[in-house]
Amino acid sequence: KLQLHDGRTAYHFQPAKFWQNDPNGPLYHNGLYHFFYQYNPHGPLWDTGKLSWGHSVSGDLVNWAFLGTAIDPTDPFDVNGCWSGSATVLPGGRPAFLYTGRDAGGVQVQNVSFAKNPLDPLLREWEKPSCNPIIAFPADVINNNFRDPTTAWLGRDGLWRMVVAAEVAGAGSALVYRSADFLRWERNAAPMHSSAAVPVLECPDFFPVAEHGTDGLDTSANGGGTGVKHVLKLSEFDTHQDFYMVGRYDDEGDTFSPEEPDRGDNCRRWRCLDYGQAYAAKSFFDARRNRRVQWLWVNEYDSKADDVAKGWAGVQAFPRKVWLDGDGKQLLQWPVDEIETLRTKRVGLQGTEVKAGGLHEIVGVASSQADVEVVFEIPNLEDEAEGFDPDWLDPHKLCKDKGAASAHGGVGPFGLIVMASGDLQEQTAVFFRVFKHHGKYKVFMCTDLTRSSTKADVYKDAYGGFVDVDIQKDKSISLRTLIDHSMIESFGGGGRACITTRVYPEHAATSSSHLYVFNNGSGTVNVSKLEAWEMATATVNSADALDAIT
Ligand code: DQQ
Repeated sequence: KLQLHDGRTAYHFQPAKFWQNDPNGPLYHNGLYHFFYQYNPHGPLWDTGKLSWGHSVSGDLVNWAFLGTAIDPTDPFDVNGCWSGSATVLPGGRPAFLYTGRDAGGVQVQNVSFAKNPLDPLLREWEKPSCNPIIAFPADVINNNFRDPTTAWLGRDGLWRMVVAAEVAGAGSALVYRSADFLRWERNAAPMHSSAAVPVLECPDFFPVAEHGTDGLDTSANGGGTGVKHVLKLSEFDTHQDFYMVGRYDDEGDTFSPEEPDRGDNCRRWRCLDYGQAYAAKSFFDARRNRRVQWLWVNEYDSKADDVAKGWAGVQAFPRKVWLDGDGKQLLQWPVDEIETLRTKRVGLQGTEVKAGGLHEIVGVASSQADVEVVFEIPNLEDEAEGFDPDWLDPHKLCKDKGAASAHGGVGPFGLIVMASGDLQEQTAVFFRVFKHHGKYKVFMCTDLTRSSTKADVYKDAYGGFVDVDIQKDKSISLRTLIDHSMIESFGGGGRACITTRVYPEHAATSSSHLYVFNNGSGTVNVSKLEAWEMATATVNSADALDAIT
């Protein structure tokens, strides 16, 4: 049962067949969670002109039923593809989509679509008013880069706002549009943000966060300037990564003032939402549990031929609760707690020393389908941390050059080895290294895929970033890793750094995978606590799922 031969996941969201990419209009409505996503109903590859919005529903964000497509490329204003967008629940409870259509000439325009019957709990039917497109392609936007409207929010003046990503004079920009009726939209002269060094931005997300506590806020919440900050998240096309900035939003001029102006206007220097292969994040306010929940798409990194053979492509990261850290600058991300309903068999460690060069196998759970939480204590941080070379400031390079195998002394690499074959020929390492820099410590986290598979035509990189924690004070660092066949999703420092990646180990087709704690540093680390749960298989978009979830 636990052998999903072609890398299909057991508890992550994926369609039964065909291609999916960006999360589009997540929403909670009348007791059900709805998830919409870029979906090609004709095959397992991305197809510019054929994209629809796939639609699935769930009672718990874990088990999902597929309801077919919500909108398809059928009208002059979207006949070449229904591209990404968002959902907004209008006052009175009627959900609406704002989305990008590629019109008859392939030009990107913005459209609206309304739920036909808001009382239908399944929201099966969507209608597109004839006034579409609601926003034509602007004269000053270039290269057909004008797309991916956000969830709309209300300003104190009663007008709706949305952000659309656009390339204006070579600068990736977040344009603001306002509307009184959701149908006629007018552009604000000044963009909310513009990254001169970054031409193409996609999938913006803009939402309020509470300054204190972990509760989420409705997208229109503003707080009148107190108790609330805002987050601007942008997906950067070239690096295929999501970056965000916390800041102050003023709905008078629709301006956004970054909390960390020293990071500059180039959004690539903002905080990275996920250092791995996740992209196009989109969040929604979950009124049922008073939290903000975020989805992220994770692409395939095997070959197109493999995807055609499998008949499916694309996985979503497990839905994450997001909230503002006490430092007021970074987000914390954590799998929604409903995931714990899937935990079955549990094994644990407590107070286990892992000496230099140590490799400790965790046995007793089927580790290709697991949830692992571990806390590492570093007894001799001061003595053992190696000096930091400013050349290593590029985390990608640092991760590649100083992968899991290189042990040149110091604190780490230590962490987990997951999806390993019995002979360790195939293995994926998720690990930390700690460096000393001007009397302070830098914690680096990495997922090294370079040995993850012996298969040809698989892209195997190493991904990493810095974890913004005070390790001198804590003397420990936590790691949570969700392992799900081809999906490895890791949360460092309580969700301050996330790395989500795909793996394609060949051994998984014929034998079980192994899980280890390892330490390739020069000193001992202590596993003060480790818990690993085997995970049950969720019902995700299978044929009879609607009965199972309702
Ligand atoms: N994917 C969509 C676009 C978006 C891109 C098309 C991001 O709307 O910009 O499938 O992955």
